[in-house]
Amino acid sequence: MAKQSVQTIRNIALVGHGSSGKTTLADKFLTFTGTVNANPSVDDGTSICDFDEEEKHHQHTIEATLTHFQHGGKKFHVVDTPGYPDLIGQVIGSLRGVDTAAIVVDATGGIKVNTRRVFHEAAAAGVGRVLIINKMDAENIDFPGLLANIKELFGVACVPLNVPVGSGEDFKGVVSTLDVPENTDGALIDPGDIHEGLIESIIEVDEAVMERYFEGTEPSEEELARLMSQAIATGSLIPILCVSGKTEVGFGELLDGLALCGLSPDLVSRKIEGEGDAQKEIQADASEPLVAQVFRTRIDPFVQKLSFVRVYSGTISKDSQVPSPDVRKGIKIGPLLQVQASETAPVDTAGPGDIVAIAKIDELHTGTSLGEAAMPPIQFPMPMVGLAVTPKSRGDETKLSTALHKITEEDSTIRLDHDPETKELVLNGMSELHLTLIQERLKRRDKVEVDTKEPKIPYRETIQNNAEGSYRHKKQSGGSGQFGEVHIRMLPFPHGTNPDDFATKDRFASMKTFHYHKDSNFLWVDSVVGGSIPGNFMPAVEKGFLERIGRGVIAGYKVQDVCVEVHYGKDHPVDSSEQAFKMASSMVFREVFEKAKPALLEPIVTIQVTIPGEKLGDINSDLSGRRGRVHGMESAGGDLQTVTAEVPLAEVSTYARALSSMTGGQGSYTLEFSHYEAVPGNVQQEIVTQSKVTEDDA
Ligand SMILES: Nc1nc2c(ncn2[C@@H]2O[C@H](COP(=O)(O)OP(=O)(O)O)[C@@H](O)[C@H]2O)c(=O)[nH]1
Ligand SMILES: [Mg+2]
Repeated sequence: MAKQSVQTIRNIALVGHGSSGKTTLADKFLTFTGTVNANPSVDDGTSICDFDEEEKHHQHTIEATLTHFQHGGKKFHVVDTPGYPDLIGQVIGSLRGVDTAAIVVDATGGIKVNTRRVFHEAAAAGVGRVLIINKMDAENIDFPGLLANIKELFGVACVPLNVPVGSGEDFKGVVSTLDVPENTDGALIDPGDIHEGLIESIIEVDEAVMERYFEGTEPSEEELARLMSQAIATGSLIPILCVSGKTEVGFGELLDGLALCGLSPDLVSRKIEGEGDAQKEIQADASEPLVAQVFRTRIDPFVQKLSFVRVYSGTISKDSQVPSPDVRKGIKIGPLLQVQASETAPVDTAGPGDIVAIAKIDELHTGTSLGEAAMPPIQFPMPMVGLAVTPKSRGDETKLSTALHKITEEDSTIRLDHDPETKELVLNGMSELHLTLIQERLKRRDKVEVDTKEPKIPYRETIQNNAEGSYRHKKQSGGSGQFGEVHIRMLPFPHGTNPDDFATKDRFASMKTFHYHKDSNFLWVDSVVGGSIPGNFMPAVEKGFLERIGRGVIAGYKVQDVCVEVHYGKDHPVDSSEQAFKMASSMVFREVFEKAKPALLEPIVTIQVTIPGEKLGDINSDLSGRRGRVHGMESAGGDLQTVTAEVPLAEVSTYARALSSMTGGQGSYTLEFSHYEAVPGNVQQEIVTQSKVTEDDA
């Protein structure tokens, strides 16, 4: 990679709603600049950036694609991201790799749900923001209306840097509002009207320049460029550029605009975790220690695993040993690769601001830091929609688990759970669509077909009363027998209770020790006196409890929020064994649990539904029908409203279909885990009966 000063690097992520034209723009960046000689189109499957089979099939981006090119003395890295809200994880990861988000808006469709989502994700990532109004060649564009809507939703920091001349078939070009030309005939808005406001919002960041300006001295071009970057970095300016990716009208100006407004890597403030709570600002400097992070992982059929790394400071070289706070032994790197969509080319080094790929390193995952210091983790949303999968053909188990492992590497919003009771693999994703796309990938790329089942909702079992009892496990079979007897008391141990505060001598007079298991919020207390259970069998007693906790008692779900005190038992000098005590403790747990007023807990999620205002009534009453509690409503701009509610996961596991039919496809929603709550009595009865039926089937 030719040594380039940090100031000439532009790392940009194209983000926005689906079909706003992001991939078309990314493709044309490569052809317009002469980097790739082709005539790409997403519509006929010849896109450079949507190169993947599923992407061609859906004509939609599914995975973030990395490209690079030169323009106007600047080196660009552009990441094209998917527009499906379900694939927001790809956007969040990509934003960690870049310094500017270019939010693409379809001139005919305006601001959509995912436009707003990515706008806020970009702000949260702390990168600069630029809006691209694309498809200016399309019919029925109300440009002043769109601009007003943008300002209403995204604030007055959004100011056009150029305005279109004509629209639809008559879209002939753009005129600058920064450097307004003599002739502005046909401009949809007079650029002169915008110029002054633009200058003011740029120089706002420098009082001295502002003072001179109001005294009549225009800032120099150089000054403007410098201050503009500052204003974009602080978010006080969000420039708007107009273009048609299809006809390429305004395309040169778009590239010039991005060269001017895209932030260079040294302008984005980033911090590494320091000593204690201290955080240290990173300097984008080649002579500083290495700070880099994997922001995306791609599994390629040929080179296998590719880890996309963003270098923030220092330099990384091929075939070198680099430390990592996440990998104790450090990492031995092989070749470094520069990525151009589906292709790669070797490079020797990568400096501050660069993006490179490292091939075939198992220890690298999305989020792994390279260098001595740790970058903050990348915060991905927690997937809540589950699907149980089994291979269609027997014998494909290993193939499936390898394939799923790859998929969780590539997509940080996919989580794999193993249900020990049903032996099912449960795939958790952001939505039903997300899970459908994953199944297609399994089939096409990994050649594994799966049968799917709606997974069981992850209910939990707990108790509401105290109870006590004992169990004697005794078997005489031929030679040696089995003997173990365990006496326990069981108490509710509410979520959030501090085990140290709970396990006191006041409560458990003859307590010797206690153990706390965080996963299941299970506390067990050893109060056995006089060796009525010999100490060497206590680990087996604990194992018996844990085994039962994993397997459940009343309906086959994991147990949580329980305390057990073991206070007495009996052994036999010959027949007692670990196995016998494990059996006795598992059985006594089950029997006492059943006496302690068992209850089922269900996961409650926070749902945010965004819909056109006129559907508000329907959505609210539907959510109430799903046992939801509406917490609030707020305007999402335009005529959109966002409803926030808490609702049992079981009631919204197929919400996508319902919402789509209630709103004619105009709604969207997100789910996030909130907490566990007791299910109502009638629902509990139904679930318990259902679990008995399936047990009998098996
Ligand atoms: N009229 C018009 N159509 C466009 C333009 N850019 C993209 N499209 C079309 O919009 C659709 C979606 O484009 P694509 O680049 O895949 O959008 P993405 O989902 O944002 O990546 C395709 O049918 C494109 O041909 C444009 O500037 N004008
Ligand atoms: Mg796309």
